[in-house]
Amino acid sequence: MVVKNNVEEFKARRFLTYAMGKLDEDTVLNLVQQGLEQGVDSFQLIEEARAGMEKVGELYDEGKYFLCDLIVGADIFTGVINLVLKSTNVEPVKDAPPVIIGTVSGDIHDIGKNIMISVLKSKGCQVYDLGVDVPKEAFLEAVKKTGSTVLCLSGLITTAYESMKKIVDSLEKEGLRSKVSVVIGGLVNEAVKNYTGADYWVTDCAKGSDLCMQIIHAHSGRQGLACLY
Ligand code: B12
Repeated sequence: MVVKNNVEEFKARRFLTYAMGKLDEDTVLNLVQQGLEQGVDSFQLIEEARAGMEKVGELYDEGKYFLCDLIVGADIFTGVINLVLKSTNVEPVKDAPPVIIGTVSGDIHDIGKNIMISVLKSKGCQVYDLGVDVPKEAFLEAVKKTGSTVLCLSGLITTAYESMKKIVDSLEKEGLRSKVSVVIGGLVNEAVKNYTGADYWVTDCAKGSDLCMQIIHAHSGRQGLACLY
């Protein structure tokens, strides 16, 4: 557990965010490893690293980082998740339906989607990743096949909104709409949610993964069915 008044530990955690923002892979992974060995809460460590990833995004927007830096950042973040998964020995619950996720048709952005997947896995969720530029038929097929209660749609370009809407409309036509909650993420907002007919919109994988867990629990009516949370 985190000791709130431990000044050294506080500094180390702030340094983790800083190191992530600087894309300093060795330091990030060392700090996470040390934190885990000292019993720091693993989700706190993920949150610190995620805050650093936000900084990477800001620096990109300011023109100080380039595309390759975003990709390096996503790789380092995946390394953080892998360390946490290894140390906490989180195993997916086999009999629970997975969270389905994919970047919708016409869109190939997947850095944020992959981070979302890493965070979901770090919480013990099984994830069914459909990849990028995914046609609506593949989402429908996955919902039917897995019986999943959470459908996550990622989209960062405006044309993705039409694809999201078509997926929700198709769920309705096929009589599946009430069985699955649709969560959209990426470059989305309340207006996009309303246009597409999705249930929720999220622009942050920490909040998004928490939301997915809540939905799974609400659908299952059993605490902890799908995730070790
Ligand atoms: C990297 C990037 C690319 C890379 C993508 C590489 C890859 N493998 O993903 C490349 C170079 C390929 C690319 C291509 C294009 N891009 Co681009 N790209 C970006 C950029 C710079 C960063 C996106 C990113 O990865 N951010 C970092 C991640 C971590 O953030 P994130 O995706 O938002 O994810 C977070 C949350 O949103 C959330 N999340 C994400 N998905 C989901 C899903 C769910 C369910 C949940 C809960 C949460 C969640 O979790 C993440 C972590 O918290 C953005 C600009 C920007 N600032 O966003 C433009 C941007 C998205 N691209 C843009 C454009 C226009 C294009 C192109 C059309 C360019 C072109 N003319 O060819 C093509 C599109 C091709 C296509 N068909 O998709 C525009 C979109 C504008 C618009 N409104 O339509 C943007 C906004 C740039 C701009 N300002 O103009 N792009």
